[in-house]
Amino acid sequence: MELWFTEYYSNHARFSMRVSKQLYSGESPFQRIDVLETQEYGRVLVIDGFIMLTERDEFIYHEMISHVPMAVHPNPRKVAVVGGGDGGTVRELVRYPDVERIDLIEIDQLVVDVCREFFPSTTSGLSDPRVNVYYADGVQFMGSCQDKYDLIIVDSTDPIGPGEGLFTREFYQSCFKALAEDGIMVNQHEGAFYDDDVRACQRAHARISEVFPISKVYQANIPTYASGYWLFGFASKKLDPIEDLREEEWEKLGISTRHYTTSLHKGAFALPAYVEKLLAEVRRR
Ligand code: AG3
Repeated sequence: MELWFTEYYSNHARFSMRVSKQLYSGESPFQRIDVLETQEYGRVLVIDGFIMLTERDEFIYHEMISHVPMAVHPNPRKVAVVGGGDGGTVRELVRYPDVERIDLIEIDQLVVDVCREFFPSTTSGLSDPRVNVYYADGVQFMGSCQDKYDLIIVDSTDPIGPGEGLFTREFYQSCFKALAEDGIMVNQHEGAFYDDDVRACQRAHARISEVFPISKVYQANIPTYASGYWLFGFASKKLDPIEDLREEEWEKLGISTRHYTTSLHKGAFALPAYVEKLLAEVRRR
């Protein structure tokens, strides 16, 4: 028997992988969660029909969402991760000995429970003593914080369902307020190819650019996200992602990575012309 999982990229394009076994399927008050075993990508976490991570390529996403801001901020001590219940982003952050506190704010406890069971490779960092897990709505949580974090990483789902609030102006304003004076906010910034992703990407960029004086976008090749090409937002109060990159200091930490390098860091902000154009269109409004 052949079993295949298919994600729809649009009404006219889709992506499939052969499934050797469905390991888990469940419904929380927030969303549907599936875990699949596949030959090509290893275990795969699917939420509401969209691939959130695969064992095979999650390193690219998690390294890019964490090491880029960590190599720019001169002294990141207090970090918040909003969403990211699979623990992949936290796993990268615990590799920095000078980080004092990592708060993970995940709305859905079932994501963490399921990932603890099926993805020990991403949840390993959650047991680090510096990590505090809060099962809370990120919008409300950030709304009550002031001058608290050096870095906020928004590792969300797409802006439909529980992730919607994490793409609002109100949330970005709360993050701005929650950050210290040299704070950075990084978010998963959707794709630049299929129409729904482009709309979400443009909306996020328009709103972030209204709130933060520095608002840049960077890219990575992520094979299992729509079009294989995904974006991240880098927003900050003062720090520029290229001019303030602390290349030597970061190298000295000796963190071994499979995707991130400081050369790649610089190249990641050099966007294709069509992407620059779709971002510029919304910045002018
Ligand atoms: N981050 C999910 C990124 C967006 C995925 N969207 C999509 N495939 N349409 C959360 C998982 C990684 N920690």
